[in-house]
Amino acid sequence: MNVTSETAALLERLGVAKADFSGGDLIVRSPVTGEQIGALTSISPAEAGKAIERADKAFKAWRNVPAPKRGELVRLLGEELRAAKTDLGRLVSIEVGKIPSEGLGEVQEMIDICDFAVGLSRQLYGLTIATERPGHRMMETWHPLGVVGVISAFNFPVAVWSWNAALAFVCGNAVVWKPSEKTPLTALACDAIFKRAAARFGADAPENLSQVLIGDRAVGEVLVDHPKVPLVSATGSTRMGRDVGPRLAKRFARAILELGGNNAGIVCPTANLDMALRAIAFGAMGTAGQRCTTMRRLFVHDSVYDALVPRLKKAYESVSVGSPLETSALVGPLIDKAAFDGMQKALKEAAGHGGKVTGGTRVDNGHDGAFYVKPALVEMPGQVGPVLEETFAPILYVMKYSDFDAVLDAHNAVGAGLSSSIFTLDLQEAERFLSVEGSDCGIANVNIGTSGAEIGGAFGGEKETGGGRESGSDAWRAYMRRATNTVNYSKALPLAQGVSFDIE
Ligand code: UN1
Repeated sequence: MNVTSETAALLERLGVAKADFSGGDLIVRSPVTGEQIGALTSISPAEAGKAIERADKAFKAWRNVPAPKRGELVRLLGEELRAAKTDLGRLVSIEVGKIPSEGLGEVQEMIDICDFAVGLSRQLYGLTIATERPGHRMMETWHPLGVVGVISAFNFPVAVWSWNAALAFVCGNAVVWKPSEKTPLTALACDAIFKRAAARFGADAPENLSQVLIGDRAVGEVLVDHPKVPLVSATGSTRMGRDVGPRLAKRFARAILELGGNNAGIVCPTANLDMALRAIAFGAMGTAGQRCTTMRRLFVHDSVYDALVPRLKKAYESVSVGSPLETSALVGPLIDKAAFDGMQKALKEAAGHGGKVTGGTRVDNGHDGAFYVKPALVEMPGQVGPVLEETFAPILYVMKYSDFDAVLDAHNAVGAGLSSSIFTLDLQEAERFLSVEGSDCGIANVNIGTSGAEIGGAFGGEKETGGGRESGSDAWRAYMRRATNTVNYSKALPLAQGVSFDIE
């Protein structure tokens, strides 16, 4: 079966009507072969506005459903995702080019966040606070926000929606999702899966609680600018974030921005090199370097450089690159030609700055419209040129260091620090890396790589946008608003300390 007909069969099994992915203007291609796999119909900005109005209506009903009951809907979503895991994971592989374990792994993250959110639906706690007034009680109540907008990127086409949606639903919000134009098919599949969960849940799940907007940037802009969307969670490039952030700020809406990641690892003299090698290889080459958590810079202490880097280069030379659908390759394709061109440009610039490049060349897989590359390892004389920027492709810049303080500074010298790792058995180095004067990233790890974060911790938070705020920990608070309530159960009306206000 070719990719196009397999996609159609998968979508049908997942519950997406043929008319929803054929005959339209938005052409979707599989990066695996470059073939067309869908032609969806884009909606207009006016239609997007109407969808938001419908979502607002849904929110007004949903907010009155008790939170633990809302959790039941998310529990059913988790069940439906378990049932659809194989098909949805395969669809992710087709639409994004992820290898099978990564396609399935992404769906597993969706299941995990559903489980997390179900528990959370019984734990949306507020504090009770000692009040200074006699006969009073003061407490916090957390209320849902309204319509939550989700804008997602191609590289995590389904998980990112679920990290936001599962929390937003249990918190009592409605969700309107604008997926990447490169990955609308997996979004339609998620929508169908959600609808099955909602049908099982019954009439208490209002119509339009969850909607998907198919369209281009103009549709996303409606979500960003609409007064009835108090929170937009947007994942994508730093450039996109610089546009979205100020627009939201202008109308005092909240933003959760998950943007670039120019992430680094540090290999110290005492590191377990076998462990480091595996972690670096996965962190740097996994998902063909197209994760915001991809390891892009590596600092290796000069005492272990010659023991590690030649082995790493060997791993780069021997890694299998190929179709994730037909082979057991560890590295699949880049998303498109623009990604390939961006990678080549960065490699050229790196060479111009004295970088020694291993790999990076195109791998022919028999399809002109598909872009496979050998991951590139570039030994750099210093942190210059493209090393300071995030290129969304498998390039690892390797540099030598000798002084721990200097390497901490170099580690923190880029803008988009999101995730970070240190490989060391030295307690002082490890703890300093995690301390206030160590890594400045939202994710800081010891003896594991930069990628593969679990949903239990708050995800992301490159330093420029300020700390992890998605999925686990207490990230739910971003999807709710806090009210402080004071109740007077005395027979008097004590004012604040020292204030008197006598009237007849
Ligand atoms: C992303 O690349 O946008 O930590 C998210 C990881 C994944 C999430 C990546 N759990 O690599």
